Amino acid sequence: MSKSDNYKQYVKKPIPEYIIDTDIGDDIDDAFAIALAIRLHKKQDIRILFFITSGHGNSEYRARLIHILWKAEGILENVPIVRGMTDSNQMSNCNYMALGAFGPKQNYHTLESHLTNILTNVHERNMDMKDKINVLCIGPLDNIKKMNLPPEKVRLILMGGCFGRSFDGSEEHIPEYNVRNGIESWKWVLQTYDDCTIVPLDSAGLGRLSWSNPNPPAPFIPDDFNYKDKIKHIRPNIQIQTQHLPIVEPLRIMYKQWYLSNLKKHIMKKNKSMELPHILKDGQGRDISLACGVNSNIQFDSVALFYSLYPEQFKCQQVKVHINDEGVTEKLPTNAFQEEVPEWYNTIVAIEWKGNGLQKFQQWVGHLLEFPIY
Ligand SMILES: [Ca+2]
Repeated sequence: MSKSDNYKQYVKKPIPEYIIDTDIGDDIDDAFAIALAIRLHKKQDIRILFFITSGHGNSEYRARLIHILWKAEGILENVPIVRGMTDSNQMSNCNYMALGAFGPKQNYHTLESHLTNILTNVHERNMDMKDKINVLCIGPLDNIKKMNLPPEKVRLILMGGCFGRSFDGSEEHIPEYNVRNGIESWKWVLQTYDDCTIVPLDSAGLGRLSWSNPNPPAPFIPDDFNYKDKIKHIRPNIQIQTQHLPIVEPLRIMYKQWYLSNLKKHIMKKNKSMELPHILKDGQGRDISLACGVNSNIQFDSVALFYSLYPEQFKCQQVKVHINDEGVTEKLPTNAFQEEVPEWYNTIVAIEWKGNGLQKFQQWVGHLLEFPIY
């Protein structure tokens, strides 16, 4: 059996269908998750019905980033890319969103103009349980609330929340970004949808890839440490010959821009210290760059995509979840209450990895993006 067949056996039939709601342009894990989803779509392991952009900032740029990745794979069929409901002048924190300026110019749908199409598509689904549409939510949930998709037709996978462990398994109970930026939408979603799983930092925070191999996937980094010089050369059109898949090239450029914009922001803030910001460290305190790191950047959103296909690789708990005013998520066993208590919502949490699930995730990413990960 070839390596490729090995992965085929995991894939369930019929082909799972997806709506992907993403704040691509902020943290880089969205770009990885989208690239992985596009590869799965191309291999006909999943079928993407719509992309929707979420988060503040220029929703057209976000849409173009998806389009850039999409085009790189040379897929001709047209999967609608929809600009989500939030469109503002705020730029993202970690600004690879600006690379959208170089993406294809076209009239992208807006959620308002395309909502009827989406709803019609979803309402016409077969009621068979296996045919539920996967709604992969890897950003704030404003669009999801706005769309009000029929609960009996969809299965929601929400990346977000933290129940006691954050990045790299460290013990802290923090208000996670997606929840913190959409508390009311999160509450609404948890109340509205029964078939809903949270993939929190507790499991997703461990989902890094290993760079520590003799033949590293070279594209993903600034290759020296002359940071200030690097920053002068942030350009999206750098051409480097690689042996990699076409989609890896724009992913590389987005990665680089994200890395350097984090670095730039950090240097501007703390000029005296050259200590790296937390987001550029790999959990062992090292730089995530290939030159000295052994682990990749965060991969929260890729983990949520992986969960949607292989939930058996996670320990899942049926619990009641509460979200406080700061966006901190807490959970209790479902039998913790004698009576219904408001503001605690029944849901499933993929709280930790099972067995060698994490290694399977890492191999899966390497397999789909065709670079070796050990
Ligand atoms: Ca995200």
